[in-house]
Amino acid sequence: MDLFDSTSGKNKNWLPKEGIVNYYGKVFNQKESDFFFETLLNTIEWKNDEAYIFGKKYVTKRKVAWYGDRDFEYTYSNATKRALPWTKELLELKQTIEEETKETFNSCLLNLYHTGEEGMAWHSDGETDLKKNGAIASVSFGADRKFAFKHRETKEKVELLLEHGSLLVMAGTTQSHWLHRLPPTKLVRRPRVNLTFRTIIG
Ligand SMILES: [Mn+2]
Repeated sequence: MDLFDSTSGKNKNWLPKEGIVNYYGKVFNQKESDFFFETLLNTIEWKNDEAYIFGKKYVTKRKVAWYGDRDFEYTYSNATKRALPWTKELLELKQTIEEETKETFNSCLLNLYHTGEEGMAWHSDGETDLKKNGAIASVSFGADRKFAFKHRETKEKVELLLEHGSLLVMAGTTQSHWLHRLPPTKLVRRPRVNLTFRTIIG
């Protein structure tokens, strides 16, 4: 394989325009992936997410947690969260992902989807506290799940499968032009843990 082939591997851009999405595939082997999956399930301070939509409080089945270099405040869906200090495993993961992507990150939002019936609706990660056009690195452990992008204007769709131990990077103007979602499915019964490493300005 050509190491600089831009039509396959991690150099391939999955978006046809106005953004960059690179899928690195499995960057952790089976044993490492199983270890991180189990350890994250057991050591992360998982909490049900809360959102306020038109003043009404919603509590999600999905669980979330937020970690960072310091106690950043982070606001989305009209709820403010404060980052917890990195755990040993999160720091290890952050270092590996920084080496793989040649990027740096100062925070991580984690999501726990207990079954395939839990997902995430169309949205973008364009919160104002995020570095503009900063790379977002998404690491997956547990059940393989489909992930989809939709162009805001043309509605073009791109779908890919996020595997156990894999890395996906969204960069450039992706968040301005594309929405993404984790479609719910009855076909998946096992949990998935997702980590998104980001750069917060604050
Ligand atoms: Mn997102």
